[in-house]
Amino acid sequence: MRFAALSAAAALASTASAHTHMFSVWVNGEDQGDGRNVYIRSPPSNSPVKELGNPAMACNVNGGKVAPKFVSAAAGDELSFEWYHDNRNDDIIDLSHLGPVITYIAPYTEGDGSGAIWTKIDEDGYDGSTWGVEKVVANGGKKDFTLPSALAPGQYLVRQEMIGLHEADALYTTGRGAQFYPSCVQLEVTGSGTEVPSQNYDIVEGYNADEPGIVFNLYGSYTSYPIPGPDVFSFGSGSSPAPEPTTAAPAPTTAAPTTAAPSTLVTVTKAPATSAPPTTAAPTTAAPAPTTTAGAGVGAASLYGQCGGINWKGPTACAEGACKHWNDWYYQCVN
Ligand SMILES: [Cu+2]
Repeated sequence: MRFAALSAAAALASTASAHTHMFSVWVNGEDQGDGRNVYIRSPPSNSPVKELGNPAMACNVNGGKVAPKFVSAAAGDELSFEWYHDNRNDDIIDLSHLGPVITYIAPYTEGDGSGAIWTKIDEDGYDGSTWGVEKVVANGGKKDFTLPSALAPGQYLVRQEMIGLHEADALYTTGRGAQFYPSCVQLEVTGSGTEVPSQNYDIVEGYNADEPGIVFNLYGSYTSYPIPGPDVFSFGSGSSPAPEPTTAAPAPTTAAPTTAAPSTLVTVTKAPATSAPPTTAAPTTAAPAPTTTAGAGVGAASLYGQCGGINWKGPTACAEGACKHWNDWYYQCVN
């Protein structure tokens, strides 16, 4: 049980530029080097994303800016994503910014990460005494997690976020709101896994005012926290059709698993259509219950709502604004 330790006014006073962003990735304890704009689609600053429904909720404001390299790791490897505040190994993030740390994976895209492409692979919320953010700070800025051993080889985006809940007692539209710090890493996975992540979760659409954990009063008393998004995906559950490993594997010449850490960075190669994890196989098994498709294709989406994209079954008209084509997966009503 945690009781109110800070007044809302105190939290307000400590929010200015006390933010965070990602520096590098570690693979099995080996630092892969400064990843900013190298294999991380780095935002230009450590500022949060706050506007629900904005495509930047997926991979931050440079989410569609492809980085030149990939980090290479094998399915089953131990990864750490390392964060910092202003300089590496500093205070990481102000501890007024308590909240969860969540990690998702998606088949690689040159798009900005919007659309129903994400699968949750790790989460750390509140365990009754300590927040995920506090554990990352205590761990020198590193969030450790395991790359699922069943993961099929191929190119992916891995999205990790910290959420600062210090103003999350009200929505962004009131001038407060949760602070999201998403960062997307380009990852090339090797190994003999066969499973393509198939949760097909849309972060931009899913993180809305009705999603548990988006609005949360950090200054009340509580014993638990509802982490936003779906449950962590259970690989090996048989719910996902496995691709043929021979067609899903990336060209093996670019990734030599036996080489030393620095050379596991591979130069970006535009994946031919056949080497991308097949995203088209999943939707049939992940089809929503009929109740969620009631009214599909009718009506009009509200401002910032989705109005089209692959597998989209909702409205394709906009009640306000015009329907903009961000990428093949995500069209949005914007002004
Ligand atoms: Cu901040």
